[in-house]
Amino acid sequence: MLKIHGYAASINVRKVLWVCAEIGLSFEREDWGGAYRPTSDPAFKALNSAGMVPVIDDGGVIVWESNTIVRYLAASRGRADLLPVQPAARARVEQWMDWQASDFNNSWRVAFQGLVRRNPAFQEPRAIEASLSQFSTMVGMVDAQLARTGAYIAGADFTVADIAIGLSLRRWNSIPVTRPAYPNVERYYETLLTRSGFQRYGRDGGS
Ligand SMILES: N[C@@H](CCC(=O)N[C@@H](CS)C(=O)NCC(=O)O)C(=O)O
Repeated sequence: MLKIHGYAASINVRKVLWVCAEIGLSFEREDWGGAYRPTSDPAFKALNSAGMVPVIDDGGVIVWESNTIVRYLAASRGRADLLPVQPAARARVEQWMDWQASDFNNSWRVAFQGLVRRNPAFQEPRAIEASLSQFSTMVGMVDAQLARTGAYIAGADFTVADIAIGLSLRRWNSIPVTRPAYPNVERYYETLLTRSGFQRYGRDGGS
């Protein structure tokens, strides 16, 4: 059986839980990271030398990096609807996932840690302001893309890119400030909420 290593409230673990729900995959999960067993433990480092959750063990195939895991699970289960096989269509999905991991995620980190987690290390008002402004600009970019597709982030159909983008938008909605209205993002978020995987692991799965 597929094994997922990582605590369930982690945004990156929740990507994996959500894709399992989309595919209908059973799994076992072990708590690592967060308030659970430390990822510095040698047993965990043997699975992922980067010491981060999630990690999966799929019958001996060990994979880490949440977006890579999500793509691996879709591809290995033949789910071309979630991850297209045709290179151009696949690249459109992957570009939004790579952007989410490298740029979008980095924009909200300070604002989220400061205003939601109330982490004392992230209380510098100008840094929070800058993070909010960057985050908003990027949500605006998502909004413009959604206006173009009229549906999902990479086009007319739901794909694994929507898992990554949807969970980041959950972060956007969780920040307790008056946010600019992004109508396409709001419409999209409501659509994602009709999916049982997002109901279970997105909005209601912790932050
Ligand atoms: N780029 C990695 C980031 C993973 C990451 O930041 N994981 C956090 C939890 S969300 C983590 O493992 N933190 C260390 C810990 O919880 O001990 C991915 O997407 O999988």
